[in-house]
Amino acid sequence: MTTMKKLTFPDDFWWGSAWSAEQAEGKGETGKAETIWDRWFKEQPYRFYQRIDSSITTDHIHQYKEDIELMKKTGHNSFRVSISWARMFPNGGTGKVNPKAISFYRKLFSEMNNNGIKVFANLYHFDMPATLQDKGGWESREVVDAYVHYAETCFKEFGDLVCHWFTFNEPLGPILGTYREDFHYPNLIDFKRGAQAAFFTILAHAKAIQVFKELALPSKIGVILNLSPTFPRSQNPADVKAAEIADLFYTRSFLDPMVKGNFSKKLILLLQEYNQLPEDYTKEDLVCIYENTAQILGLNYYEPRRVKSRSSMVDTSSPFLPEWFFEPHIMPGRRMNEYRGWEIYEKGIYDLCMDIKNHYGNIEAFISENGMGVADEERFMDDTGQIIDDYRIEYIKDHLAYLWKAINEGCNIKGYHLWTFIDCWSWINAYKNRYGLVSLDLTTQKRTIKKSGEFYKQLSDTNGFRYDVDLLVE
Ligand code: BGP
Repeated sequence: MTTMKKLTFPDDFWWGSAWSAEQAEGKGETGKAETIWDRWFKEQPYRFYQRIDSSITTDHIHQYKEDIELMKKTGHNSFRVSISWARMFPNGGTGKVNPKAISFYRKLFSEMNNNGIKVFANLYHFDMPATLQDKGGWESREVVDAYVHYAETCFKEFGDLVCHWFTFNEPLGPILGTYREDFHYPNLIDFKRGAQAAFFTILAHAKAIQVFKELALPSKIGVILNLSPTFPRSQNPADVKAAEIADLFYTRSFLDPMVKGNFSKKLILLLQEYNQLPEDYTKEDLVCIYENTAQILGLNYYEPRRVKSRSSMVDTSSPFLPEWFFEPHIMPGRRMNEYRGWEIYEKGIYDLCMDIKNHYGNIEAFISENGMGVADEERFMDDTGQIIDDYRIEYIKDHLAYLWKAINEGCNIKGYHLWTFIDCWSWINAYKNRYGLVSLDLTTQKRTIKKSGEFYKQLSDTNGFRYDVDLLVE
Protein backbone atom coordinates (compact mmCIF):
# COMPACT_ATOMS: atom_id res chain seq x y z
CA MET A 1 0.00 0.00 0.00
CA THR A 2 1.07 3.55 -0.59
CA THR A 3 -0.39 6.51 1.28
CA MET A 4 1.30 9.67 0.09
CA LYS A 5 0.81 12.55 2.46
CA LYS A 6 2.34 15.97 3.01
CA LEU A 7 4.30 15.91 6.25
CA THR A 8 4.14 19.44 7.63
CA PHE A 9 6.43 20.67 10.40
CA PRO A 10 5.56 23.18 13.13
CA ASP A 11 5.60 26.91 12.32
CA ASP A 12 9.00 28.56 12.71
CA PHE A 13 10.74 25.19 12.52
CA TRP A 14 14.52 25.66 12.39
CA TRP A 15 15.79 24.44 9.05
CA GLY A 16 19.52 24.60 8.78
CA SER A 17 22.81 22.84 9.19
CA ALA A 18 25.95 22.89 11.29
CA TRP A 19 29.71 22.83 11.17
CA SER A 20 32.60 23.82 13.39
CA ALA A 21 35.42 26.37 13.41
CA GLU A 22 38.28 23.90 13.05
CA GLN A 23 36.51 22.08 10.22
CA ALA A 24 35.48 25.06 8.11
CA GLU A 25 37.12 28.39 8.89
CA GLY A 26 40.72 27.88 7.85
CA LYS A 27 43.48 29.65 9.69
CA GLY A 28 43.12 33.13 8.20
CA GLU A 29 45.14 36.17 9.26
CA THR A 30 43.52 37.08 12.57
CA GLY A 31 46.08 35.21 14.65
CA LYS A 32 45.17 31.87 16.18
CA ALA A 33 46.83 29.65 18.74
CA GLU A 34 47.99 26.15 17.84
CA THR A 35 45.19 23.66 18.44
CA ILE A 36 45.53 19.99 19.28
CA TRP A 37 44.69 19.25 15.64
CA ASP A 38 47.64 21.36 14.39
CA ARG A 39 49.84 19.67 16.95
CA TRP A 40 48.72 16.13 16.15
CA PHE A 41 49.11 16.72 12.40
CA LYS A 42 52.67 17.94 13.01
CA GLU A 43 53.47 14.84 15.05
CA GLN A 44 51.64 12.15 13.05
CA PRO A 45 50.56 13.48 9.61
CA TYR A 46 50.19 9.91 8.33
CA ARG A 47 47.08 9.46 10.48
CA PHE A 48 45.15 12.07 8.47
CA TYR A 49 43.46 11.07 5.20
CA GLN A 50 45.65 12.14 2.27
CA ARG A 51 47.74 14.09 4.79
CA ILE A 52 45.37 17.08 4.67
CA ASP A 53 45.38 19.30 7.75
CA SER A 54 42.92 21.96 8.93
CA SER A 55 44.90 25.02 7.84
CA ILE A 56 42.65 25.85 4.86
CA THR A 57 39.59 23.60 5.11
CA THR A 58 36.59 25.37 3.53
CA ASP A 59 38.22 28.81 3.89
CA HIS A 60 35.05 30.20 5.42
CA ILE A 61 36.97 32.99 7.12
CA HIS A 62 37.54 34.60 3.72
CA GLN A 63 34.35 33.47 2.01
CA TYR A 64 31.75 33.97 4.70
CA LYS A 65 29.70 36.51 2.75
CA GLU A 66 29.36 34.24 -0.27
CA ASP A 67 28.63 31.37 2.11
CA ILE A 68 25.75 33.25 3.71
CA GLU A 69 24.29 33.78 0.23
CA LEU A 70 24.53 30.03 -0.23
CA MET A 71 22.81 29.44 3.12
CA LYS A 72 19.87 31.44 1.83
CA LYS A 73 19.85 29.60 -1.48
CA THR A 74 19.71 26.29 0.37
CA GLY A 75 16.83 27.29 2.65
CA HIS A 76 18.63 28.00 5.92
CA ASN A 77 16.78 30.02 8.55
CA SER A 78 19.35 29.00 11.21
CA PHE A 79 22.93 27.75 11.25
CA ARG A 80 25.27 26.41 13.93
CA VAL A 81 28.86 27.54 13.98
CA SER A 82 31.42 27.05 16.69
CA ILE A 83 33.61 29.85 17.95
CA SER A 84 37.31 29.09 17.96
CA TRP A 85 38.79 29.37 21.44
CA ALA A 86 42.26 29.42 19.87
CA ARG A 87 41.30 32.39 17.67
CA MET A 88 39.64 34.30 20.51
CA PHE A 89 42.71 33.81 22.72
CA PRO A 90 45.67 33.37 20.36
CA ASN A 91 48.12 33.32 23.23
CA GLY A 92 47.50 29.65 24.00
CA GLY A 93 43.81 29.97 24.91
CA THR A 94 44.32 32.48 27.76
CA GLY A 95 45.53 36.04 28.26
CA LYS A 96 44.37 38.93 26.12
CA VAL A 97 41.34 38.55 23.89
CA ASN A 98 41.95 38.98 20.15
CA PRO A 99 40.20 42.05 18.69
CA LYS A 100 40.52 40.61 15.19
CA ALA A 101 38.66 37.47 16.23
CA ILE A 102 35.92 39.56 17.82
CA SER A 103 35.65 41.60 14.65
CA PHE A 104 35.41 38.46 12.46
CA TYR A 105 32.67 36.81 14.52
CA ARG A 106 30.70 40.04 14.89
CA LYS A 107 30.75 40.54 11.13
CA LEU A 108 29.78 36.92 10.50
CA PHE A 109 26.94 36.89 13.02
CA SER A 110 25.63 40.31 11.94
CA GLU A 111 25.63 39.26 8.30
CA MET A 112 23.75 36.07 9.20
CA ASN A 113 21.15 38.01 11.19
CA ASN A 114 20.76 40.58 8.42
CA ASN A 115 19.98 37.72 6.07
CA GLY A 116 17.39 36.11 8.31
CA ILE A 117 19.62 33.30 9.56
CA LYS A 118 19.55 32.68 13.29
CA VAL A 119 22.96 32.19 14.89
CA PHE A 120 23.41 29.05 16.96
CA ALA A 121 26.84 29.41 18.57
CA ASN A 122 28.74 26.54 20.10
CA LEU A 123 31.73 27.18 22.34
CA TYR A 124 33.70 23.96 22.07
CA HIS A 125 33.89 21.52 19.19
CA PHE A 126 36.94 19.32 19.84
CA ASP A 127 39.43 22.20 19.33
CA MET A 128 41.49 22.59 22.49
CA PRO A 129 44.36 25.09 22.30
CA ALA A 130 47.51 22.92 22.46
CA THR A 131 49.02 24.94 25.33
CA LEU A 132 45.99 24.12 27.46
CA GLN A 133 46.25 20.46 26.51
CA ASP A 134 49.83 20.62 27.83
CA LYS A 135 48.34 21.73 31.13
CA GLY A 136 46.21 18.59 31.23
CA GLY A 137 43.31 19.49 28.95
CA TRP A 138 39.98 18.54 30.46
CA GLU A 139 41.77 16.76 33.30
CA SER A 140 42.77 20.14 34.69
CA ARG A 141 40.77 22.60 36.80
CA GLU A 142 42.92 25.39 35.41
CA VAL A 143 41.60 24.55 31.94
CA VAL A 144 38.02 24.56 33.24
CA ASP A 145 38.60 28.10 34.56
CA ALA A 146 40.16 29.19 31.25
CA TYR A 147 37.13 27.78 29.41
CA VAL A 148 34.69 29.63 31.66
CA HIS A 149 36.59 32.87 31.07
CA TYR A 150 36.49 32.23 27.31
CA ALA A 151 32.75 31.47 27.50
CA GLU A 152 32.03 34.63 29.47
CA THR A 153 34.00 36.70 26.96
CA CYS A 154 31.93 35.25 24.10
CA PHE A 155 28.62 35.88 25.93
CA LYS A 156 29.62 39.50 26.47
CA GLU A 157 31.03 40.14 23.00
CA PHE A 158 28.37 38.35 20.94
CA GLY A 159 25.37 38.08 23.27
CA ASP A 160 23.37 40.58 21.22
CA LEU A 161 23.80 38.55 18.03
CA VAL A 162 23.34 34.93 19.09
CA CYS A 163 19.99 33.15 19.19
CA HIS A 164 21.07 30.00 21.07
CA TRP A 165 24.30 29.06 22.81
CA PHE A 166 25.83 25.63 23.34
CA THR A 167 28.57 24.80 25.80
CA PHE A 168 29.89 21.73 23.97
CA ASN A 169 29.38 19.65 20.89
CA GLU A 170 29.55 15.93 21.66
CA PRO A 171 31.56 16.14 24.90
CA LEU A 172 31.76 12.35 24.88
CA GLY A 173 33.77 12.44 21.62
CA PRO A 174 37.10 13.69 22.99
CA ILE A 175 36.78 11.41 26.03
CA LEU A 176 36.13 8.35 23.90
CA GLY A 177 38.76 9.29 21.35
CA THR A 178 41.48 10.25 23.81
CA TYR A 179 41.03 7.79 26.65
CA ARG A 180 39.40 4.74 25.10
CA GLU A 181 39.62 4.48 21.31
CA ASP A 182 42.75 6.30 20.13
CA PHE A 183 41.17 8.67 17.58
CA HIS A 184 41.77 11.95 19.37
CA TYR A 185 44.94 13.71 20.55
CA PRO A 186 46.75 13.09 22.90
CA ASN A 187 45.74 9.43 22.53
CA LEU A 188 45.99 8.19 26.11
CA ILE A 189 44.23 4.95 26.77
CA ASP A 190 43.22 5.30 30.41
CA PHE A 191 39.58 5.07 31.48
CA LYS A 192 40.01 6.55 34.93
CA ARG A 193 41.76 9.67 33.65
CA GLY A 194 39.01 9.87 31.05
CA ALA A 195 36.40 9.78 33.81
CA GLN A 196 38.13 12.73 35.46
CA ALA A 197 38.22 14.63 32.17
CA ALA A 198 34.54 13.83 31.63
CA PHE A 199 33.69 15.11 35.09
CA PHE A 200 35.53 18.38 34.51
CA THR A 201 33.85 18.77 31.11
CA ILE A 202 30.49 18.48 32.83
CA LEU A 203 31.64 20.96 35.47
CA ALA A 204 32.80 23.40 32.76
CA HIS A 205 29.35 23.13 31.14
CA ALA A 206 27.65 23.93 34.46
CA LYS A 207 29.99 26.79 35.32
CA ALA A 208 29.51 28.39 31.89
CA ILE A 209 25.73 28.16 32.34
CA GLN A 210 26.03 29.75 35.77
CA VAL A 211 27.88 32.74 34.29
CA PHE A 212 25.42 32.89 31.39
CA LYS A 213 22.48 33.11 33.77
CA GLU A 214 24.12 35.94 35.70
CA LEU A 215 24.37 37.95 32.49
CA ALA A 216 20.63 37.55 31.85
CA LEU A 217 20.92 37.42 28.07
CA PRO A 218 17.73 37.03 26.02
CA SER A 219 18.92 33.72 24.51
CA LYS A 220 19.01 30.16 25.84
CA ILE A 221 21.98 27.94 26.51
CA GLY A 222 22.30 24.19 26.20
CA VAL A 223 24.49 21.40 24.97
CA ILE A 224 24.76 19.18 21.91
CA LEU A 225 25.05 15.47 22.59
CA ASN A 226 25.66 12.57 20.24
CA LEU A 227 23.11 9.98 21.27
CA SER A 228 22.14 6.60 19.91
CA PRO A 229 19.27 4.48 21.14
CA THR A 230 20.69 1.18 22.38
CA PHE A 231 19.20 -2.12 21.25
CA PRO A 232 20.03 -5.55 22.72
CA ARG A 233 20.48 -8.44 20.26
CA SER A 234 17.66 -10.34 21.99
CA GLN A 235 15.52 -10.32 25.11
CA ASN A 236 17.83 -12.86 26.73
CA PRO A 237 18.71 -11.32 30.15
CA ALA A 238 22.41 -11.35 29.32
CA ASP A 239 21.85 -9.33 26.14
CA VAL A 240 19.47 -6.97 27.92
CA LYS A 241 22.00 -6.37 30.67
CA ALA A 242 24.76 -5.77 28.11
CA ALA A 243 22.56 -3.14 26.42
CA GLU A 244 21.76 -1.47 29.74
CA ILE A 245 25.42 -1.12 30.58
CA ALA A 246 26.36 0.17 27.13
CA ASP A 247 23.56 2.71 27.46
CA LEU A 248 24.93 3.89 30.83
CA PHE A 249 28.38 4.50 29.38
CA TYR A 250 27.37 6.09 26.08
CA THR A 251 24.01 7.76 26.68
CA ARG A 252 23.33 8.45 30.37
CA SER A 253 26.92 9.46 31.17
CA PHE A 254 26.56 13.02 29.84
CA LEU A 255 22.81 13.31 29.31
CA ASP A 256 21.89 12.87 32.98
CA PRO A 257 24.27 15.40 34.54
CA MET A 258 24.07 17.97 31.74
CA VAL A 259 20.28 17.93 31.47
CA LYS A 260 19.08 16.71 34.88
CA GLY A 261 21.98 17.79 37.04
CA ASN A 262 22.74 14.40 38.54
CA PHE A 263 24.66 11.26 37.67
CA SER A 264 23.20 7.83 37.06
CA LYS A 265 23.47 5.83 40.30
CA LYS A 266 23.95 2.61 38.37
CA LEU A 267 26.89 4.08 36.47
CA ILE A 268 28.49 5.37 39.68
CA LEU A 269 28.17 1.97 41.36
CA LEU A 270 29.66 0.20 38.38
CA LEU A 271 32.63 2.56 38.16
CA GLN A 272 33.13 2.34 41.91
CA GLU A 273 33.27 -1.45 41.73
CA TYR A 274 36.10 -1.23 39.19
CA ASN A 275 37.84 1.71 40.87
CA GLN A 276 37.30 3.98 37.86
CA LEU A 277 35.55 6.95 39.46
CA PRO A 278 37.22 10.36 39.20
CA GLU A 279 39.00 11.39 42.40
CA ASP A 280 39.06 15.17 42.14
CA TYR A 281 35.54 16.41 42.85
CA THR A 282 33.95 18.47 45.62
CA LYS A 283 30.52 18.99 47.06
CA GLU A 284 30.51 22.50 45.52
CA ASP A 285 31.17 20.99 42.10
CA LEU A 286 28.17 18.68 42.48
CA VAL A 287 25.93 21.52 43.61
CA CYS A 288 27.04 23.65 40.67
CA ILE A 289 26.26 20.79 38.26
CA TYR A 290 22.88 20.25 39.89
CA GLU A 291 21.91 23.92 39.70
CA ASN A 292 23.10 24.70 36.19
CA THR A 293 21.64 22.42 33.58
CA ALA A 294 20.91 22.80 29.88
CA GLN A 295 17.93 24.90 28.86
CA ILE A 296 17.87 23.48 25.35
CA LEU A 297 19.24 20.23 23.95
CA GLY A 298 20.79 19.45 20.57
CA LEU A 299 20.63 15.83 19.45
CA ASN A 300 23.24 14.52 17.02
CA TYR A 301 21.89 11.30 15.57
CA TYR A 302 23.75 9.15 13.07
CA GLU A 303 23.33 5.49 14.00
CA PRO A 304 21.79 3.13 16.54
CA ARG A 305 23.88 1.16 19.04
CA ARG A 306 23.31 -2.61 18.89
CA VAL A 307 24.94 -4.77 21.50
CA LYS A 308 25.07 -8.33 22.77
CA SER A 309 26.55 -10.06 25.77
CA ARG A 310 30.22 -10.94 25.58
CA SER A 311 31.11 -14.30 24.13
CA SER A 312 34.59 -14.42 25.64
CA MET A 313 36.20 -13.78 29.00
CA VAL A 314 37.75 -10.40 29.67
CA ASP A 315 41.49 -10.20 30.09
CA THR A 316 41.50 -8.14 33.25
CA SER A 317 45.13 -7.18 32.77
CA SER A 318 44.09 -5.20 29.68
CA PRO A 319 43.03 -1.55 30.06
CA PHE A 320 39.55 -1.16 31.59
CA LEU A 321 36.99 -0.32 28.88
CA PRO A 322 33.19 -0.27 28.59
CA GLU A 323 33.57 -3.22 26.20
CA TRP A 324 34.42 -5.40 29.19
CA PHE A 325 30.64 -5.67 29.57
CA PHE A 326 29.31 -6.10 26.03
CA GLU A 327 30.18 -6.59 22.38
CA PRO A 328 28.79 -4.79 19.35
CA HIS A 329 26.06 -6.76 17.62
CA ILE A 330 26.52 -6.80 13.84
CA MET A 331 22.86 -7.25 13.01
CA PRO A 332 22.33 -9.35 9.87
CA GLY A 333 20.44 -7.33 7.25
CA ARG A 334 21.35 -3.96 8.65
CA ARG A 335 21.67 -1.13 6.13
CA MET A 336 25.05 0.52 6.13
CA ASN A 337 26.67 3.72 5.02
CA GLU A 338 29.75 1.76 3.96
CA TYR A 339 31.90 4.86 3.46
CA ARG A 340 31.65 5.85 7.10
CA GLY A 341 30.92 2.43 8.57
CA TRP A 342 27.73 3.61 10.26
CA GLU A 343 24.40 1.81 10.18
CA ILE A 344 21.49 3.76 8.68
CA TYR A 345 18.39 3.26 10.82
CA GLU A 346 16.02 6.16 10.49
CA LYS A 347 13.57 4.99 13.13
CA GLY A 348 16.33 5.55 15.70
CA ILE A 349 15.70 9.31 15.50
CA TYR A 350 12.13 8.68 16.71
CA ASP A 351 13.28 6.39 19.54
CA LEU A 352 15.78 8.98 20.66
CA CYS A 353 13.22 11.81 20.70
CA MET A 354 10.78 9.63 22.67
CA ASP A 355 13.47 8.91 25.26
CA ILE A 356 14.02 12.65 25.71
CA LYS A 357 10.28 13.23 25.95
CA ASN A 358 9.67 10.44 28.43
CA HIS A 359 12.76 10.66 30.63
CA TYR A 360 14.13 14.21 30.35
CA GLY A 361 11.06 16.37 30.97
CA ASN A 362 10.44 16.86 27.24
CA ILE A 363 13.09 19.58 27.26
CA GLU A 364 13.10 21.88 24.22
CA ALA A 365 15.28 20.08 21.70
CA PHE A 366 16.24 19.86 18.05
CA ILE A 367 18.17 17.57 15.78
CA SER A 368 21.53 19.31 15.71
CA GLU A 369 23.31 16.83 13.38
CA ASN A 370 22.23 14.04 11.09
CA GLY A 371 23.71 13.34 7.72
CA MET A 372 25.39 11.07 5.25
CA GLY A 373 29.06 11.21 4.31
CA VAL A 374 29.81 9.74 0.90
CA ALA A 375 33.23 9.12 -0.65
CA ASP A 376 34.13 10.03 -4.26
CA GLU A 377 31.00 12.07 -4.83
CA GLU A 378 32.39 13.34 -8.17
CA ARG A 379 30.97 10.06 -9.53
CA PHE A 380 27.56 11.63 -9.24
CA MET A 381 28.43 14.90 -11.00
CA ASP A 382 26.40 15.80 -14.10
CA ASP A 383 27.60 17.77 -17.14
CA THR A 384 26.91 21.08 -15.45
CA GLY A 385 29.13 20.21 -12.48
CA GLN A 386 26.29 19.57 -10.04
CA ILE A 387 26.35 16.54 -7.72
CA ILE A 388 23.13 14.59 -8.13
CA ASP A 389 22.88 13.15 -4.62
CA ASP A 390 19.48 11.48 -4.61
CA TYR A 391 20.71 9.14 -1.85
CA ARG A 392 21.15 12.14 0.49
CA ILE A 393 17.66 13.43 -0.29
CA GLU A 394 16.23 10.00 0.54
CA TYR A 395 18.27 9.85 3.72
CA ILE A 396 16.99 13.25 4.85
CA LYS A 397 13.37 12.44 4.00
CA ASP A 398 13.45 9.06 5.75
CA HIS A 399 14.81 10.61 8.95
CA LEU A 400 12.49 13.60 8.81
CA ALA A 401 9.47 11.35 8.43
CA TYR A 402 10.27 9.71 11.77
CA LEU A 403 10.99 13.09 13.29
CA TRP A 404 7.56 14.25 12.11
CA LYS A 405 6.04 11.19 13.79
CA ALA A 406 7.85 12.01 17.05
CA ILE A 407 6.61 15.61 16.94
CA ASN A 408 3.08 14.39 16.32
CA GLU A 409 3.39 12.24 19.42
CA GLY A 410 4.28 15.23 21.55
CA CYS A 411 8.07 15.52 21.34
CA ASN A 412 9.24 19.10 21.88
CA ILE A 413 11.42 19.23 18.75
CA LYS A 414 12.01 22.68 17.31
CA GLY A 415 14.22 22.06 14.31
CA TYR A 416 16.46 19.96 12.11
CA HIS A 417 20.08 20.75 11.26
CA LEU A 418 21.91 18.65 8.76
CA TRP A 419 25.59 17.81 8.89
CA THR A 420 26.63 19.75 6.88
CA PHE A 421 26.32 22.92 4.78
CA ILE A 422 29.36 23.01 2.42
CA ASP A 423 31.63 19.93 2.33
CA CYS A 424 34.03 20.41 5.22
CA TRP A 425 37.11 18.87 6.79
CA SER A 426 36.37 15.77 8.86
CA TRP A 427 39.15 15.36 11.43
CA ILE A 428 41.32 12.37 10.57
CA ASN A 429 39.09 11.58 7.57
CA ALA A 430 39.85 15.06 6.14
CA TYR A 431 37.86 15.34 2.89
CA LYS A 432 37.27 11.62 2.32
CA ASN A 433 33.52 11.62 2.96
CA ARG A 434 31.47 14.55 1.73
CA TYR A 435 28.40 15.57 3.73
CA GLY A 436 27.42 18.95 2.30
CA LEU A 437 24.36 20.41 0.63
CA VAL A 438 26.98 22.31 -1.35
CA SER A 439 30.04 20.69 -2.92
CA LEU A 440 33.53 22.09 -2.62
CA ASP A 441 36.28 21.97 -5.21
CA LEU A 442 39.39 21.63 -3.05
CA THR A 443 41.67 23.18 -5.65
CA THR A 444 39.64 26.27 -6.51
CA GLN A 445 37.41 26.52 -3.41
CA LYS A 446 34.49 26.80 -5.85
CA ARG A 447 31.15 26.01 -4.22
CA THR A 448 28.29 24.38 -6.17
CA ILE A 449 24.85 23.62 -4.77
CA LYS A 450 24.09 19.88 -4.93
CA LYS A 451 20.68 18.50 -5.85
CA SER A 452 20.10 18.00 -2.11
CA GLY A 453 20.71 21.72 -1.58
CA GLU A 454 17.89 22.51 -3.98
CA PHE A 455 15.67 19.97 -2.26
CA TYR A 456 16.50 21.53 1.12
CA LYS A 457 15.43 24.97 -0.09
CA GLN A 458 12.08 23.61 -1.21
CA LEU A 459 11.69 21.71 2.04
CA SER A 460 12.29 24.85 4.08
CA ASP A 461 10.11 27.06 1.85
CA THR A 462 7.15 24.69 2.08
CA ASN A 463 7.91 23.52 5.63
CA GLY A 464 7.50 19.88 4.69
CA PHE A 465 7.45 17.31 1.90
CA ARG A 466 5.34 14.48 0.54
CA TYR A 467 6.05 11.00 1.85
CA ASP A 468 4.57 7.52 1.86
CA VAL A 469 3.53 7.22 5.51
CA ASP A 470 2.97 3.48 5.18
CA LEU A 471 6.75 3.20 5.30
CA LEU A 472 6.73 4.31 8.94
CA VAL A 473 6.87 1.26 11.17
CA GLU A 474 5.89 1.22 14.84
C1 BGP B 1 30.03 14.46 14.42
C2 BGP B 1 30.88 15.67 14.69
C3 BGP B 1 31.16 16.50 13.47
C4 BGP B 1 31.33 15.72 12.18
C5 BGP B 1 30.35 14.56 12.05
C6 BGP B 1 30.65 13.59 10.92
O1 BGP B 1 30.24 13.49 15.38
O2 BGP B 1 30.24 16.53 15.62
O3 BGP B 1 32.25 17.32 13.77
O4 BGP B 1 32.62 15.47 11.91
O5 BGP B 1 30.30 13.80 13.23
O6 BGP B 1 31.63 12.66 11.29
P1 BGP B 1 32.98 12.45 10.51
O7 BGP B 1 33.49 13.80 10.20
O8 BGP B 1 33.88 11.72 11.43
O9 BGP B 1 32.64 11.65 9.31
